[in-house]
Amino acid sequence: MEITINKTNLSVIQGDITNQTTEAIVNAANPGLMGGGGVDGAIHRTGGPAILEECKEIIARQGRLPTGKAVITGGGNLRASYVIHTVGPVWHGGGRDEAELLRSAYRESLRLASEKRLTGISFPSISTGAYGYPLDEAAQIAVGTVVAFLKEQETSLTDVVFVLFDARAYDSYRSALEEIADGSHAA
Ligand code: AR6
Repeated sequence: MEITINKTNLSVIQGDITNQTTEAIVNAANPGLMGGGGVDGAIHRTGGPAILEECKEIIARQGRLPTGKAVITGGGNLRASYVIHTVGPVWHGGGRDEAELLRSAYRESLRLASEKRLTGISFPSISTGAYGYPLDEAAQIAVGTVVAFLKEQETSLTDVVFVLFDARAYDSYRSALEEIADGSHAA
């Protein structure tokens, strides 16, 4: 499923984000930036130690990465040239600003990609694994935030891709994109 907003193609696919060829891929990291399980583990495994070295330098320079913020490193052995590391919220039931923090994780990643004049970015489903965010709600926030960002500003991005690991997540993001496409001028 794909729509176009301004000059950017926005698509939803099922796959492994470590295989993506967009200029950047996004990592659903934690504030320590030292790797972990899920997509974070997969990115560091495939990307090799260069990514962790850069993460260590970032932590030494600026301390732990707050939830909702993003930083960028090289892509090591990945096909992508860059990894944008962001921290989504841990789900606590919805009363701890989780929705706004999740929006911020997507916005800050896009802002960084745009600042660096990158051509493409792939997102995983941030916060819906170990961090427990309900999938359908997260999908609506993810797709809604990206669509709003691309409508609001001119960017260097020609491609934004949501890469969902399993069929359930894929269906959820595809439905969210379809809902938004129905209500907009998207092609
Ligand atoms: N490609 C795309 N998506 C993937 C991949 C992959 N290779 N592997 C897993 N996913 P999670 P979170 C999906 O837990 O909830 C880590 O330990 C997965 O199916 O990776 O933000 C970090 O270090 C799920 O839909 O991220 C943090 O401590 C989605 O990625 C914590 O987990 C996100 O699941 C972050 O938790």
